[in-house]
Amino acid sequence: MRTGFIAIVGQANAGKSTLLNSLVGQKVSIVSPKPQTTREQIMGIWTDADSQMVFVDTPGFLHSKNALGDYMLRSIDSAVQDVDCILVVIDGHDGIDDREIGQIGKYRKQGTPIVVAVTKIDISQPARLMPELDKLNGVEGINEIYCVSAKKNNGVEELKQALKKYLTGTEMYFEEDDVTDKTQRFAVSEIIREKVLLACDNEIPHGIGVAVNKMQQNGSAWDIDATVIVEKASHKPIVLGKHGEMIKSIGIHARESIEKLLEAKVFLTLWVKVKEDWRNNPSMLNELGYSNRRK
Ligand SMILES: Nc1nc2c(ncn2[C@@H]2O[C@H](COP(=O)(O)OP(=O)(O)OP(=O)(O)O)[C@@H](O)[C@H]2O)c(=O)[nH]1
Ligand SMILES: [Mg+2]
Repeated sequence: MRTGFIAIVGQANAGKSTLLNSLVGQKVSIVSPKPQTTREQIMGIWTDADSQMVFVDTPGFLHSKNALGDYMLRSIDSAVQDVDCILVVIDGHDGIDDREIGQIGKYRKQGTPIVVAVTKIDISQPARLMPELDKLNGVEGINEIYCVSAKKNNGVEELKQALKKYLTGTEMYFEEDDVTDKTQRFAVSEIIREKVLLACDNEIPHGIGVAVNKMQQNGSAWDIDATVIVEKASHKPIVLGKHGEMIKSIGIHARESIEKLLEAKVFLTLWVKVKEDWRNNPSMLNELGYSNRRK
């Protein structure tokens, strides 16, 4: 048995979480076109007859502007420690910039094998992609480069097989059928946040938090009560929408996804509350799980 940890890092919006989900064959990490969708480490576990690979999704590289940003940066820094391999995800459609090359240089110094996944090749122009790949080929310290489309599941299996050779452990870290280290409660709060990100314009997403107040099984159904937290009073009417239509639609989409997750009927009640500047409030961060304690 070969086992080990692989950290997935890269720019915000590069496609890290989509790739994680594709690698493990299940949606364990939320995805949206808004940068900084992922806020913490999320493990996706793949086990087969001869290996167990624990992929660690991370927030995209960012310049922190508040305590939540500091937490996100710490999540990236700690994810790349003591792993068998660092998988750097680059958006092939967007191109490669100096920040990515700089990060690879930093990781090279710590001596961990580095594999690059150039993703979104389904929407990348070959004529644009080739010079970018040439640029990467010249970067010192990269063990291998793979071109994939996580969305279309192209090249992902080859990448996964290639990553096996970097695993250094021999004991399983998780049960055979585990796919993530996170709880169902965490997944529920993330699904709701994903639906808010998908529904709202650019101004709102970074300041959204979700607290699951109650999650109770009631016969064969679940009763879930959650609060969407916004950081400014002016954001509340935007999330609520005209006559509450926006939050209603968010609720419908979230409920459908949660029902798939729990494989049961779900009654979901959503509230919207203002907590001014919560991203700088230690007790709010703790309450929403942005401390090192949440699973
Ligand atoms: N066409 C295409 N789109 C992709 C692919 N992978 C990701 N995307 C899209 O790119 C956007 C960002 O994807 P994410 O997986 O959330 O990116 P991320 O790197 O995890 O982003 P952060 O968590 O914000 O750092 C979403 O709209 C995805 O649907 C791909 O292979 N092809
Ligand atoms: Mg992500």
